Amino acid sequence: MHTYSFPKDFLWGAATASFQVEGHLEADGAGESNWLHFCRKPGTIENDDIPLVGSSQYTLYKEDVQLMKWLGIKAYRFSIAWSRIFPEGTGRINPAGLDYYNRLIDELLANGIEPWITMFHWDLPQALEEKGGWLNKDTCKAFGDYSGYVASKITDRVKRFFTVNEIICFTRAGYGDGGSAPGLRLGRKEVNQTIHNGCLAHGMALAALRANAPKDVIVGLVDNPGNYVPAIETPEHIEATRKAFRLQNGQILTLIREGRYPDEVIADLGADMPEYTDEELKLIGAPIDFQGLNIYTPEYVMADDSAPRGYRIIPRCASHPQMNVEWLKFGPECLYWTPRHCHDLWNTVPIYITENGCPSADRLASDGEVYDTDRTMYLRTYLRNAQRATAEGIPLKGYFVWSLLDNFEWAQGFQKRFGIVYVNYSTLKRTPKMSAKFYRSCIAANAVL
Ligand code: PNW
Repeated sequence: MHTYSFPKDFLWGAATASFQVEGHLEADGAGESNWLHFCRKPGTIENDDIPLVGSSQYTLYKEDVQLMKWLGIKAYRFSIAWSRIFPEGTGRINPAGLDYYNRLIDELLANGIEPWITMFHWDLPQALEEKGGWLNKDTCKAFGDYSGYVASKITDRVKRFFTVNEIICFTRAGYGDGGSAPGLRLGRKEVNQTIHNGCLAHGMALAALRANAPKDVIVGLVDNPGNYVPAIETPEHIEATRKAFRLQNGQILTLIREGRYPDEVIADLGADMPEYTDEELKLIGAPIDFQGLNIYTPEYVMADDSAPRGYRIIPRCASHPQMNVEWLKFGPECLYWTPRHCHDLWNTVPIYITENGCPSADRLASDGEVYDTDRTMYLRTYLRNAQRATAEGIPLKGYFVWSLLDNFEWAQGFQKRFGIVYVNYSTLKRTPKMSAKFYRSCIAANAVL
């Protein structure tokens, strides 16, 4: 028996996303996505990288499934590129696009790996972007239609669905901060509208999946809430931190789990509140079967009676260690606290960590291996916090590492490598890193080693 063992049925997995790993973005009749359009503007992406070939899972999926088998993962989380199925986002269907996903699904199942599918991981058909993208509620409706259509074609074999991935990243980052597609810098009210519409898209896809799938299909979403960690584990600080978690995530996760905007959020946003109806809130707040959480980095909180809401978010000090990218501060406790807050605040649904990982400055050593010591340390310490959650009875049922293999890290292009498997982008050769061997051993032992 190991010190840090997981429950017997704990689900070990790995995650990727269509735009980041597939390559061959316009093959077999696929339409252009807003991300491809964005990448084509010189100066937007580091090094002007474009994943037209990238890691090429589109052609190498069989090899990648063998890698998954070697790792011992039981589930593979990947996304479907909407514009492969509906090149213009709505209307005309491109059957060749669905054929690719059918090949991948069948290959996974033949190798004993469950497909866990994200319906939208940021690559919006460019035709819809040109009609306003996530500012336009017609996009939500189109997303529901696409999701329902795909469900009607694959739910004989696929039983696990996520509607959307990380609403804040495809809305605020794309329409407010400008660093993601479509690269706009709109005002606060409009940005809040895109966030609301992202939640509505989730609700509409949830309804469409339920309507088009047999009863054994389960549906959730993937969110990346702010991860609030009590600086000190006493009841007083824990309670303040739970409050921070609920309010700071009020426009997305709390809205979806409670079906309404918290009063404090309505007060804080004031005139910048988005437009919405009660009917929309019903769709948004409909029960989900499980909660996917992407967790990377913590925010620390202390109770403070003199603060308006009773908590204070503590700015991280300048020497706080970070992984190999600015935004990713090291803080393994968040892998325990975010599932714990979700469990404490809302009804108990199974929780899955749908992404966790870090980018390392990976290099092939002279012996042909990749010694990613920082990633191995990161995964070990974070996984111990996931194990703590399971040991305390929090319904954390599985963990997907981000990512199976090196891929296109959005605006940072190919410069940031998040894979546990190294990809040589010239030869497309895959080399499992030290962290992959570590992860494989943990899976075999069902414990953190
Ligand atoms: C997630 N942040 O994005 C995405 O789901 C993945 O596609 C991505 O490759 C992965 O995490 C690693 O970045 C995030 O700035 C990007 O806090 C940035 C942040 C969070 C998540």
